Order: sequence, then structure tokens, then C-alpha cells
Amino acid sequence: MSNKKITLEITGMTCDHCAATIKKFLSTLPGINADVSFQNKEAIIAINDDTSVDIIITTIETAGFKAIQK
Ligand SMILES: [Cu+2]
Repeated sequence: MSNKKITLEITGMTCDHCAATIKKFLSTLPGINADVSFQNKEAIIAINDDTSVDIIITTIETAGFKAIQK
């Protein structure tokens, strides 16, 4: 199982707490490791080949933010 990294541009974050919230939501998804940066307005996420990017984006939307794959 090989890992790859994706970068998502995130809109709607206003402080570090928002980044922590997104990270908390993403931690509920199996097999991924997310690094969310408020400064860079992006999330760098290590995923498996069988991980759906759509589910990651939907999860971020559930947390109240918008994500677009770069
Ligand atoms: Cu915030």
C-alpha cells in the first residue's frame, strides 16, 4: 500500500482553531494523516491509493469549510 500526498486549498479559516477543528474532523477518517495550516490556508494530507479525495473534501465541508484540490 503506497502513500501519496495531496494538497487541498481551504477557504473559511479565520484562526488556528479552525485548522485544529479541520484536523479533528479529518482524524475520524481511517488511513489518512492530515497536516492543516491556517497560515498557508491549506491542508497537506497523506492518503492511501484507495482513499477517496471526495470523502476528505466532504468531511472538511461538514466541519464548515471549503476545500479544493490543488
Ligand atoms: Cu478559527
